[in-house]
Amino acid sequence: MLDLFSDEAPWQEPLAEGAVILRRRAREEASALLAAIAAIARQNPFVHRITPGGYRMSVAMTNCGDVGWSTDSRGYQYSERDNANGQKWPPMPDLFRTLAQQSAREAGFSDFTPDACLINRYEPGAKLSLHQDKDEKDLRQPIVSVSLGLPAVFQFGGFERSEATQRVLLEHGDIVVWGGPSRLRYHGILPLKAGVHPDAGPYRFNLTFRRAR
Ligand code: MD6
Ligand code: FE
Repeated sequence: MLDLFSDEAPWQEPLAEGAVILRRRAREEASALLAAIAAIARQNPFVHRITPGGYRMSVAMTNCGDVGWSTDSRGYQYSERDNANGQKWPPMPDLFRTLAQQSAREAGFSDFTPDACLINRYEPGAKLSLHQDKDEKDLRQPIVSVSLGLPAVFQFGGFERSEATQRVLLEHGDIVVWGGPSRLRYHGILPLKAGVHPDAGPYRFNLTFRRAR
């Protein structure tokens, strides 16, 4: 669709060493990404998982790819099947893989081959507390994160939970790539503000691509 107000080319904003925002980078693909998310969720629905500590997560999650990330009373892990229904995760669409690999390359990571894509869905009030992504085997591989739908405030911190954080707004089509010296930085999402996005309705979606195994 021709959109007279989004003809701006993507641009890059550095966050820290090894971390960059590719603003609006996924705008052209966004409708196709949202359609693919809906198809994946018909196979493996979004679930509010329970953390090892017994809390229900406000973010609902599903996955695609060879392995998917989830949590239960035993802890956090990657697995080939969805423990909500025993089904394998749907394959990662080529569109997803290509976008993740190209974005990683643009950010300076030339040989990123994701095998897992975690799909997060935020409703108003949903948040993700400060955390590190450290369940992946090879921490030299970056993570590529695609934001779709409603905007959210992303917190990007240091290597201790208590360190000060930068706050940046992530909007529809923004991609964050980080790895290298920033790979283990704490980060999170502040409670989502209610709204309606023309393509995603009352939600924010986030895709995070990783090399898990
Ligand atoms: C989100 N993102 O944007 C949550 N993790 O909804 C993450 O937790 C995340 O954006 C690792 C790398 C990039 C991310
Ligand atoms: Fe994370």
